[in-house]
Amino acid sequence: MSFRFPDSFLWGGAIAANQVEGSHIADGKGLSTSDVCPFGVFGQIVKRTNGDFNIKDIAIDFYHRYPEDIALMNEMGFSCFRLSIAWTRIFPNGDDEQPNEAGLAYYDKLFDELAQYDITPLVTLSHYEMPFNLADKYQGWASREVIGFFEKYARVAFARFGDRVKHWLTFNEINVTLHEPFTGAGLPRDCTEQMRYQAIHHQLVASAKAVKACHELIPDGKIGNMMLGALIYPLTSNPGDVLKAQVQNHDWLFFGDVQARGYYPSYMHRKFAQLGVSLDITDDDRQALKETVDFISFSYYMSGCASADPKEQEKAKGNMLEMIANPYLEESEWGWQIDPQGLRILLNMLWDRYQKPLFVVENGLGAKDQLNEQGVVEDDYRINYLNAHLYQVGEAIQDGVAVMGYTSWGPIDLVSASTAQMSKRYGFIYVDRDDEGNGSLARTPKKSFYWYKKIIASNGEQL
Ligand code: BGP
Repeated sequence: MSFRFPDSFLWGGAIAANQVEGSHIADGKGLSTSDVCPFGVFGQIVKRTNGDFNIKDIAIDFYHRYPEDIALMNEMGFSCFRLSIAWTRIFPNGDDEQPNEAGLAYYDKLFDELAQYDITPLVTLSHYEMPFNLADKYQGWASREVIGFFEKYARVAFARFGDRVKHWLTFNEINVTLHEPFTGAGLPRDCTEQMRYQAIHHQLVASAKAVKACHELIPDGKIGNMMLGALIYPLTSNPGDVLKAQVQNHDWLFFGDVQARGYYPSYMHRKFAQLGVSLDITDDDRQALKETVDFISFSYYMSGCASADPKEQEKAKGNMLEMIANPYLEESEWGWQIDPQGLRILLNMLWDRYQKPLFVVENGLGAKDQLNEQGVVEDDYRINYLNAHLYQVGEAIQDGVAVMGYTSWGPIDLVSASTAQMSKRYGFIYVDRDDEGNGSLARTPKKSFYWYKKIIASNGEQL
């Protein structure tokens, strides 16, 4: 495209601790909700026993191999790297008096490594995990006490790493608590709507308290929220479908509305009344929520449709986001519908709504990559997917949308969140490990590695 992205644009990739680090009980780390879900975020919760298998216990061994991996990110020209801190490395049980020094020391080394290359870290405080003890003993975010535990953890992280980490996110895909209550929020899977929305309220308050703590402890820092960008179109131009799509978009935009505006949007009052949900919101909560995020971040993989016709809507059942397939779009091997233009639409929609800078912190294509006879992955499908999406980011910037950066999901192959498999790969870098845990863990750049390097070097002009 005959357009260069702004010089300040941050280019990079995004990972999450539980999908890459491994070493799940090393150096005093406690068990997390992710550690007891060996079959993925939606899968069965399994009590840990000696010798049981969870692919995430080693994952891609980023815990030990991060210097090699970060060197590869640097080779691609990354100016930003999104990663998460495992809360359980810092507070193994969540309600501990003192933080775990060995966990803090690990992230010190990691951030020092990034600083060497001048790569800006973007750090998520909680990415689809929390201390299992908090789920077990307190029913996770259903308990108001967890707000204090999270705030303490956030303050420890800001105080320790704030000299090197200036960009933060609170909860990964916070709206996913609506669909999967355990992994991110520690709730029982069969929780009532009342419990779920009360827990979400506690998370929103905790997020705002972390924003305040960040502003206090890191005056030159910036902290954002993070939503799964579940863009919904009306299936037809029938006003009933248009309304249904609006309602479904509100289901997830509500999180951003609270985090960016500082209060509950009016449409939620009606929704709560319809659901028979009555929230315990204190004056202190209302005050806390007023501390709003500095920027909005989101993941974007797909879009979908909604219909007022129950027969059409029935077709969306069984699909986590209750999206009806769009007849105009192709889909990935996992049925995720590919919609690059949707990213431009979404960026414009969020910019119109919030007038705060936006950050695309996840986007990518999961595929069953194969090594060819020369041992290379020729992932042209991934290049096409990413090129088309980044092109639309460029279009949105030209529309006048303030976009801070783009971190593609899984720049190095990692364990998939939904399937807990290695074989759903996203990386520019291939990792030799299969679903059963066999493989040398060796890293090999794919064709897309060189493509991304070229795009970053040209600041988008080569898209
Ligand atoms: C997002 C999560 C990530 C990630 C990604 C891809 O929802 O924030 O953790 O894994 O989706 O999903 P999957 O791994 O299921 O393909």
